Formats: sequence, C-alpha cells, structure tokens
Amino acid sequence: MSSKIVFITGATSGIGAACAHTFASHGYNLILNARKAVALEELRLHLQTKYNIAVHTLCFDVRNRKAAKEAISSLPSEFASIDILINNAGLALGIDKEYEGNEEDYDTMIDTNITALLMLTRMIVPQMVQRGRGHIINIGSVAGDAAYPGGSVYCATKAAVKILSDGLRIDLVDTPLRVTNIKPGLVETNFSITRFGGDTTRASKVYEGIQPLRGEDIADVVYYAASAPAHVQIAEVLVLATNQANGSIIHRQ
Ligand code: 8X3
Repeated sequence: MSSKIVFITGATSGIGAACAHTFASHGYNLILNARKAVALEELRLHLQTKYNIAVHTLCFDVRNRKAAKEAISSLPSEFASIDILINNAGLALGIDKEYEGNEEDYDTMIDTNITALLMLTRMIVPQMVQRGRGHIINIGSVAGDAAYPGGSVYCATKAAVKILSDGLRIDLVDTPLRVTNIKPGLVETNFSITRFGGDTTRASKVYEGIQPLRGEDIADVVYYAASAPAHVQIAEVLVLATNQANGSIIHRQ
C-alpha cells in the first residue's frame, strides 16, 4: 500500500463522510472511525468498491479513551503510519441559555469536541513527529469566533479547537508537520437534527431561506489544505455560506 493514509473521526455522516468520499476519490487509503458499526461497514464496502482503495474501520466512541488507545494500537501494520488526522467528530446539543442548559449535554459537547480531539492528537501525533511527516486537520467552526445566543458551550468548545490548533502549530513549528483549523459556517448535515434532539422540523428551519453549505464544500477545503505543497501550511480557513456574514448574521430570502 503506497498511498497516503487518512484517519477520519466521525466518518459516517456529514463533513466526516464527505471527507471520506473526497479523499477516497483521490486515491487515499482510509481509517474510518465512528460509533455506528453497521454504517461504518456499509461505508467501508462502498468506498472500497467504488474507489478501489483500502479502508480500515475503527468502531469506538471518541470519548472512550481506553477504546481509542486500544483501537489505534491494534492498527494493522499497513495502516499504522497515519499521514493525515482529520479530527471531525463533534456535535452541538441544545440551544439554551448558559445558566439553563442540560448539564449532561455540556459534558458531552466538552468531552467530544475538546477532550477527545486533544486525546486523539496526543495519541497519533508522536508517531508523525517520529516519521517527520504528518498533517492534523481539526474541524472547528465559525461558532468558535464569537458566541451566539444559545450557543455558549458549543461556541466555547470550538474556540478551544482554535486554540488547541494554534498551540499544536507552535509546538510543531520546528518539524515538517502541518496543522489546519477549518471553520465551517452553516452546513446542512444532521448537525441541527442532533442539536434539536431529532426534531427535523426545527432543524430544517436553520437552513430555511438560505443556501447552506454542503458537507462536500467543506471536504473540498480540507482536501485543498491536505494537498497543498509541503511548504504551504493552510493554518485556518473560515468557510461561510454566501448569505452568511458570521455565526449570527444570516440573510434569508
Ligand atoms: C456549525 C456552525 O453556526 O451552526 O458549527 O454553529 S453554527
């Protein structure tokens, strides 16, 4: 196996799945992580057949540090040298005032969006440093630029992704490794359905009267950063829908 290996967390839906398709279409081999075993297996078979690439799946919840360590240390030798880590798994839950929201939701967002991203970085980057090759691409958000109503904790987690990305870039400045923080705006995925606890009507209102981004639009930017020449480090990219100015200002028809 000579192609590069990309590890994508949260790979079965949204931006993660779009990245899996985009990288597969360019001949990269994939390590796909998600919690849903059936969806993972379906995606593996589909991508392997369609693009004639090698795909390895790792079914675990990124919040489970023990499972993550075991999964990564169990990688077959042909998948052990990860070239690109795409820290994509993340979510928003609820749209409540900071002093009224659900405590467990706060834990889930912080554990997934910050702690798990940090721990996977901690587990995978040392081998990249050792090999003198690697790229860490974190999926941040416009939400990390400024708080918006009801988004306090989610926004805080994405602000943390920015700072963790910046800090890692500092720590790797004397190496050939690159760190990228991609900050999407409104992307129509199951993001809002998850945020509103499965309420599809409420979720669809988020994208009403505006043409939102698609997961594929973000995957294109991720791929651009990953395929840039070795001396080019795309540090941070904010990707908004055309009728969106920031996390709060959205023009709807
Ligand atoms: C998703 C973008 O603005 O819906 O991270 O929070 S937003």
